[in-house]
Amino acid sequence: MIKKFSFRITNLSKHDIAEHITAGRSSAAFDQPLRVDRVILREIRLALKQPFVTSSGTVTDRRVLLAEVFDRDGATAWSECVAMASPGYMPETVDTAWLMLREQVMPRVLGQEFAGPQHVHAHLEEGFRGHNMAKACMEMAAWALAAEKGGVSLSSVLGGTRDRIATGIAIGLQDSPEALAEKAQEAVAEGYPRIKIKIKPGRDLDYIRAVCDAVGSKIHITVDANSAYTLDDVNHLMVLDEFGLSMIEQPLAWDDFVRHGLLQSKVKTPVCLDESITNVDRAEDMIQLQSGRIINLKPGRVGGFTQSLAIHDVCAENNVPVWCGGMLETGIGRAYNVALASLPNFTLPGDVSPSARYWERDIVSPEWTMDANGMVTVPREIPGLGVDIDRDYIDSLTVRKEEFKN
Ligand code: OSB
Ligand code: MG
Repeated sequence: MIKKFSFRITNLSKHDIAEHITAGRSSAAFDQPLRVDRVILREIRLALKQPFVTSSGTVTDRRVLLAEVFDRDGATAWSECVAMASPGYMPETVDTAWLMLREQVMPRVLGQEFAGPQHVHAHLEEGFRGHNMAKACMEMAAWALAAEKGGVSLSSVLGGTRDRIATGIAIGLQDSPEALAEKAQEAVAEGYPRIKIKIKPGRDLDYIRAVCDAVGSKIHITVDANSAYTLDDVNHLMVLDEFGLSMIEQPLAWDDFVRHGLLQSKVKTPVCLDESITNVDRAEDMIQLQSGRIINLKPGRVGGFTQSLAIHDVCAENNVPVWCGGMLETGIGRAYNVALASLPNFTLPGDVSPSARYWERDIVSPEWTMDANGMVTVPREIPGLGVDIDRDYIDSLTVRKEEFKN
């Protein structure tokens, strides 16, 4: 017999989302008219202090796509596309995002009047599937423009309430449990309240145990598999319960829900979905199918802030905590993440580490820092992103540039 559906699905279509997020939220941005007349795209290369290794690949030099966006009224905003050089995490890359920005996003946005930034998302969805990171680059810039034009911070236009947010550190795969434990000890000494370690088959139990033995009593520990396991590994993953981890992030396939649900029914450790959550309907899928209990919310992965706010709200209604993920952003992308993480349901530390964790020198000033307790200050009193952009330094790092005009 077929079991009757008992799912509670609100079926938020893409056109309802602007309405959904504006109801019950007040923001100076919602009636800030926008019209983008000019955009400059650039690619810069920025060397990471240390290579970042995950089950889906290694990043040494971060290729970063930046956009400088000009409103007709004179306001400007910088934004960052979070796509990486290769499609190991999500299908988009720096090059596909550049192509989609040029061929699809620019023609839809340049010269177009928007009554507020919450309308950009639906407009970009018209006849244009996927490519969330390319879309988010422009959609998030629209929110920053609205903040600039309104003379308020990005945090306040999004409805942020926190003056400070907690940050964790994401530590890449290491060559030995001892090397990993040493990195974990350094992180605790620096003040991080949470450590996330990357895992994959063959680099899990001994590595997690080493970190728990070294710092487990002092700090929350989480693991991120970036889809390195399959359901064949259920018995193995059940062993992880003994470590009392705060969560296991994206253990199974990048677009999966049903198998994660089966896994979650077997393990006590909360499953956190990252890659699988590409919009608010997928967040509802996770909740209804019980595929996980926590969401790593990255605005770039879900097409920008309109979807992020909808996901934030749906999760809050369902008592699902969210936290802000990271994509090895520069200080520009980080400004967007810090603003988002200041919303009320971001109740767990995010991957929003300070600039010095990643770069010898960031492209913003002041650089992002944290205090001795791992707290990052949200620049709530400064209009726009809250940091200055170091244009000369960006010029010296630029390897590709293209201008688009209405
Ligand atoms: O899975 O969360 C992830 C970086 C790039 C792509 C995917 C992920 C990550 C991280 C890094 O874990 C987090 C950070 O930016 O500090
Ligand atoms: Mg992840």
